[in-house]
Amino acid sequence: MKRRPLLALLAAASVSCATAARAEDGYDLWLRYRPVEGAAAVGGVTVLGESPTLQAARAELERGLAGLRGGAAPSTRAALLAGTASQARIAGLKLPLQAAGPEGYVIRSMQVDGRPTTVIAANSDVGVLYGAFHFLRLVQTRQPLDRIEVASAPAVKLRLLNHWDNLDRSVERGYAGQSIWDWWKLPDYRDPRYVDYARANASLGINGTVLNNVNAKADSLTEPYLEKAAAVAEVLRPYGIKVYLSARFSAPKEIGGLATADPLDPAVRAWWKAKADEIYRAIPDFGGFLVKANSEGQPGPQDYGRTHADGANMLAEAVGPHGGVVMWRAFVYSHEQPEDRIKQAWSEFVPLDGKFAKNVIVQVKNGPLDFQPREPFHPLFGAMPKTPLMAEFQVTKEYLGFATHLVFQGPLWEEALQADTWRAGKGTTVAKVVDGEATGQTLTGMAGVANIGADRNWSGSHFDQANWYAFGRLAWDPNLTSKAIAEAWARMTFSNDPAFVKPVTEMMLSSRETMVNYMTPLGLHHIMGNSHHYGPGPWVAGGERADWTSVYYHRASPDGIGFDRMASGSNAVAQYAPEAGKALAADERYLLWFHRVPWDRKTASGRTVWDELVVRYSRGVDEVKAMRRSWAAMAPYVDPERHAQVAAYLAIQENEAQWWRDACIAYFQTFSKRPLPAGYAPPPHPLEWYEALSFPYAPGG
Ligand code: GCV
Repeated sequence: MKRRPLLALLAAASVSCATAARAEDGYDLWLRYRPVEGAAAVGGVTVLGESPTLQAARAELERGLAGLRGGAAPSTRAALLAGTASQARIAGLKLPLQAAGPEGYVIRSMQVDGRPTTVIAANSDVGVLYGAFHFLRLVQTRQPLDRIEVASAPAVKLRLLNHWDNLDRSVERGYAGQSIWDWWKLPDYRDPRYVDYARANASLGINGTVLNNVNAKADSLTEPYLEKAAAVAEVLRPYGIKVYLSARFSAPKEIGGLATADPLDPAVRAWWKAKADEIYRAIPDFGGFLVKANSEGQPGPQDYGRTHADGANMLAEAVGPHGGVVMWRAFVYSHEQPEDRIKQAWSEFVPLDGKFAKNVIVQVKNGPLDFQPREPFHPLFGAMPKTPLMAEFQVTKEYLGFATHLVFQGPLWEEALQADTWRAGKGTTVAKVVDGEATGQTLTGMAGVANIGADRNWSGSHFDQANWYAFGRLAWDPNLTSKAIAEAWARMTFSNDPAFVKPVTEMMLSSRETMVNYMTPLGLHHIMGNSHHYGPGPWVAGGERADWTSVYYHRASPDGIGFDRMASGSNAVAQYAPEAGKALAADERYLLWFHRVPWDRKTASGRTVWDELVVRYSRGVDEVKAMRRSWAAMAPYVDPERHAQVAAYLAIQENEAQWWRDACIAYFQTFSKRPLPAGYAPPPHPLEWYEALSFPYAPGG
C-alpha cells in the first residue's frame, strides 16, 4: 500500500474527527475554509490579470484552498486557471461565455495543456471573482470536483443591501450592535472589517449597498459625509460593490438653503443636479439614490401637491447622465387616510404605472403591510407592468424575534417569490416579475434590509448569518429553493457531516412556520409590542395612529376575530388578479388576514377557530422545544463556543414563545370567552400581568 504523506494524513484526521472542532466566534461567516476531504486534489491557482478585482479573486482562491487543504500543498497533477475572455488563454478554450453576460461565469473541468484543469472564466473581472467564490463553495460543500460544468449569471441586476444605519452608528431595527460604518473615524480610518464585509457580499453576488437609513439625514449628502462614503466605496469597489445613499427629499431646504424642495421648482432641480455632479466627482461609480418619501413622517413630493413620479423623476434626471438609478420605495401609508392601510400603496402607485423615468425602479416590500411573520405577497407585483419593480425583504428580524430567535427566512422569501400574481396568466410568479421575465423589464432588483452590525459574529446570532446568506443567494437566483440554500450554508458554516446537515437543515426549514405558530397563527398580523415590536402586544390600542395599534388589525370582539378584506369589508382582495385573490382568500394561512370569522367557525382541522388558535400557539412552543433537543444533539459537530451560544438563544426563544402563547391566549380569551381545549394548560398569569410588562430599552428603536 502506498503511504500517504504525513500532512495529508493530518488533514484527513482533522476532517473526520468531528469532536476536534476548534473554538470559533462566527466572524468568518460561511467563508471559514476549514479542511475538507477532496480539497487536496485541487491544483495550484493561476489567475490571469492584475486588476484589483482579479487580485481579490486570486487572494480568495489561495486563502480558501490553503485552508480547505488543511496545509497540504496543491496537487501537482491538476491546475486551476481563472481569467476573462480578454485573455488569449481563456478565449482559446472557446467556452460558452455569451450567456454569462457582464457578471456571470463558467466553471468547467477540462484538459488544458494536457493537464486536468478547473477553469473559471468570465467576461469581466467581477465575473471571475464570483466564479472563484462559487468554486470555493463547491469545495467547501464537498461536491465532486473532477467533472464540474457550471454556467451561472445573475437573474437580477441590482442585488443590494439596505443598511438602516444612522450617522451616530445606531441602527434602526438592528440587533447586532452598532453600525459597521464608523462615520466618525472615516475617511481616515478604514476598518479592515470593510474588506471582510465586501468578501462576504461578493461571495453571494451582492453588488450594491445603501450605506444609510431610509429615514435619512440630509447630512449624508454634505461634503464631509460624501468623502466618508467615497472612502467606503473605494474599499468595496474591487469586490464589485457599488455604494448608494438614501436621500432625504427635503435636503435642498435643509442643507441647500432653498425655500422649497418642490420637485417641479427649477432651483430645486438644479440643486439636485449639482449635488449629483458633486457625488459623482467623489464616487465615480456611485449607484444612485434610495428614497423613502411621504411615509411615516418623511418629507416627499406630496408635501407640494406633486406625485411620487414627479419626485422620483427629478432625482432620476440628476443621476441619469452619470448612469445612476433611483430606487423609490412604495412603502407608503398615512393615518389620515381612512383606507385600510394595506391598500394605500396600491392606490397611490398603480395610477403612476408607466409614468416613471427609465432609471427609476419602485421598491416594494414583499407584503403590503410590513415584514410580518406571514403576509400575502404585495399586490403591486401584479399591478404595475410598465414600471420596473424591485422586491424588498427584511433580513434583520424586526418582527421575527430579533436576533435571539432562530428563524431562517429562506422559506418566507421563497413563499413570496413563488407566489402567483396571475398578472399574465397562471405562473406569473413574483420571482418572474422581479427578474423581469414576465414584464420584459431590464432594470431589475432585489433589496435586503441588512442585519449586519459591529458584533463579532456580524448578525447578532450565528443562525442569522444564514439570512444574510439566503438573501444574497436569492438575489442572484430568485428561483433557488430555501432547502438548497440552507443546506449549503449549514455545510459551510458548521459541518459537512450528514449527521449534522440533515437535522440542522430540517430545523432551519421549519423554523419560520414554528415562529408563525407561536406569534401570529392563522393570518394574524401586527400584534407585537408597540414601537419596539418586541414580544406580544395584541392589546395595543389608542395612541396617535390607529394603524400602529394591534386592535386595528385583529379586530377581536365577542363576535369573532379577523380583518374583513373581502368585498363585504375593505375589499383589499380586489387589488389582486381575481385568480390570485381567490387562492389567497381560500388559504387558511391567511384566514384572519382576509376574513372576519366567528370564534366557532370550523377550520380545516375540524376544530373551531378558537381551539385552533390555542392548538397552534401551543404547537409553536412545542416546536421550539424540539429545536432545542435537536440542537443539543449537534454538540459533537460544532465548536463549544458557537454551540453554547445557539443553545442559550434557543432557551430564550423557548421562553419567549411560551410568553407569546400565554399572553395571546390570555388576551383573546377575554373575547372568545371559551375554555381552552382539553389538555391545554391555561396561561400562568392573568392578562394584566402580560400587559404590564414594559421594555423601554429594547434594541433597534
Ligand atoms: C426605516 C417599519 C419599521 C421602521 C422602518 C419602516 C420602513 O415601519 O418599523 O423602522 O423605517 O418600516 O420600512 O421605512
